[in-house]
Amino acid sequence: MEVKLSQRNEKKVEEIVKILKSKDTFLITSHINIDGDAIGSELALYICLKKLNKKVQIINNDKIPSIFKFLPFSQKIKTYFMTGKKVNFDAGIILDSGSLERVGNVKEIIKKIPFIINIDHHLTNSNFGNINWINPYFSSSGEMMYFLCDKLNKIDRNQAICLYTSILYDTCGFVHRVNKYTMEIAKRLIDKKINPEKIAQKIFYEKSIKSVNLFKLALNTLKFDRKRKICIMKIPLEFYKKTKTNEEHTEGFVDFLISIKGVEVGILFKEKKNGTKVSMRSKGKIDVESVARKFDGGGHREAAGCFLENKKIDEVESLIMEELKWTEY
Ligand SMILES: [Mn+2]
Repeated sequence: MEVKLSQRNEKKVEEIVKILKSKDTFLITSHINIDGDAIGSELALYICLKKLNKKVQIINNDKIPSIFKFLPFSQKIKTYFMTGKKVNFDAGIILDSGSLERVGNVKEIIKKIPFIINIDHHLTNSNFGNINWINPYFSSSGEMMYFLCDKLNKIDRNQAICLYTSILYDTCGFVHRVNKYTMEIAKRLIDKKINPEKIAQKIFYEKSIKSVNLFKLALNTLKFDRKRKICIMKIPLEFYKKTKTNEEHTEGFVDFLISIKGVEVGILFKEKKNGTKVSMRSKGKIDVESVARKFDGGGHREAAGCFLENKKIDEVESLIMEELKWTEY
């Protein structure tokens, strides 16, 4: 099957390739609460640029979650606290991040970089770069990165592992935003002799006992709004303390909520010291991105989130449920 970019996308990729070839030192970064799509995309591009003998660093706001440590070159990923702001780059490439604010403390480094390339598949991207390649029709940033890496040099097995992980993760195991093109790209990556079953197991089948203990507590908070087909789950701070866990251990919880028959929207409330985080999932009828946007968040129609600063978990629950009242079903 032929997979061809539209003329507009093709032009963007060419523009980006030109810049990447013309400059020497690069920063690659992505959003806070880094996820599988972001990490896979960063690493695939990192490998590409290394092959072109460029100086490249990946610096993120957060540490890499341990489930992604199997990815090739993942040990090269640094955090802002490891590097500080005393680093200089010719260009910064920001992946999978809807706004400049979303890069967190790495913004301190970005501020001094003269040229920014912004590549993302979030509809709400604010076009903050000198070049912006934004396209919400792609399943993941990894899918976009496939085309860019393919243009720069031949995709190798290590890159295929990273890109396959990106796509698998962001589609929740080929569930959301998948079409025949996504599948064709996945096929091409598998053709590089990667092991798709092993990658899926690494991402979805390595939950820790700690995480399961946290889930047990969280299950007791489940509430259903049958009329509006909403299911909510709450994780107050004390749950983390009781189970010696942190936010990383909530991976997959919100996806569980919409796996329930009859539920259209799943909402997970996670309390933090300085506010409450909201993760939302939808089966597609309801646009949760529009709800997240009301609270300065973002994402996609089927998966979105926001953070309400200095607000307790119960207050945030009421605010979100109130907002959903006005959402058309
Ligand atoms: Mn993504």
